[in-house]
Formats: sequence, structure tokens, C-alpha cells
Amino acid sequence: MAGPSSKRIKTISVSRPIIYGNTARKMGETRPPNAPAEHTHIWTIFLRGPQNEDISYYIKQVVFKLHDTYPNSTRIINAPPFELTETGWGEFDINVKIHFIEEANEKVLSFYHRLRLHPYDMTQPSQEEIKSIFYDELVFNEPNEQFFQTLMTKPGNLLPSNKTDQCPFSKQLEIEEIDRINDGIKEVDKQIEELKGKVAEKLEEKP
Ligand code: SLL
Repeated sequence: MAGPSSKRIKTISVSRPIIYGNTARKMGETRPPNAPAEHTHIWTIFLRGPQNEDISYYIKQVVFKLHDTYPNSTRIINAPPFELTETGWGEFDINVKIHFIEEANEKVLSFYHRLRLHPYDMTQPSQEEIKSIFYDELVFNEPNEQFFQTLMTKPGNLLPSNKTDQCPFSKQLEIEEIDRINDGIKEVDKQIEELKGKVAEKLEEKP
């Protein structure tokens, strides 16, 4: 039965930034002793806060569902760091399920991350470590009162102001992207004007 604390607060939505993805590297001489011979790479999939801050105050459990070629392919992580390191030979989609703390009364959030083992940008010098990492925001619409209070115990937007090698996701990166978008818009506007001019010329040529 719905108690007072499970009442949802209309008109409010609270968001929390999150970073997820994988790193990978080729295994050289230093292989984990139990790695099967056909495994070529060691990789880690993870979910974390942008500055590695604790996210367990609202996330209870993260489940990674691996390809069926893996023994016990459902891997449950019950405490931070919410990450999993494995070895393997192939790329596949990992299903990530985020379970929020009980009081949140939120549905499990399910999404896919494509495990990357190989560099795809051949114009870049081949890196030692492969990274496929994304920034996203978890949005809680109309959280219940108790969960809202819990969320409010920690600062909300923890995006750092500047890029670092460890974490490119930052206000700086957002500003750079906005600048690129604005440059793109300007370029498109310019091309539209040029085309308009050409069309006008053609129309004038006609008898
Ligand atoms: C592929 N569709 O063919 C993909 C499947 C499966 C990856 C990739 C090792 C599992 C294990 C592993 O890397 N599986 O034998 O433990 O590329």
C-alpha cells in the first residue's frame, strides 16, 4: 500500500550524470593464469560517476549480461565499483541493467553497450588501450518523497569544468561541442545563401 513517503512529487525531475563503457587491451605475455588460450584481449566494463564519486547511494546493483559463449554469463555486481573485468576474443553487445535502491521504487533501467576491443579510427596512431566510453544522464521523473530526499543529500551536477586525460566529459567538452554545432549552422546558412543566389541567377537567365 502506498504510504506517505511513496507519494510521487509531480512536476519534479532529478537527473544524475553517469559514465559507462569499456576499456580493453591486447594480452601479451602477462595473461591471467586462467585465461583460455584463444582469448586475445582483457577488458573491463564499468558504470561510474563522472569523477568517480560514490553512486551507491541511489544505485543498488548493476547486472552485466555477457555473450552466451561466457560461462555464467549473467554477472551481478552488488557494490561499487560497478565493474567487471574479463578476457575474450570477440566483440558483442553487453546488456547492462541498473537496479536502483529499494526506496526509489523505480523500474530497472536496461540498455546495451557494444564491447569494443579494436581501434576503429585508423587515422589515429594505434593506442595501447582501447576506450569506448559514454556520458549520459539518468533522469528520475516525479521521484517519490523519500527518494527525492536521498537524491538531495548529494550534489547533482558533478560534471567537472575542464577535460583531463582520465575524463574528457566536462563543461569544457560541452562548450566545444556547442561551438562546433554553431560553426556547422553558420556553414549551412552560408551554403543556403549561395544556392539561393545561384537559383536567382538561373531564373533571371530564363526568357
Ligand atoms: C563474434 N558475435 O562472433 C561475436 C561473438 C563472442 C565473444 C563474440 C569468449 C567467450 C569464452 C568471447 O570472447 N566471446 O569462450 O569464454 O565476434
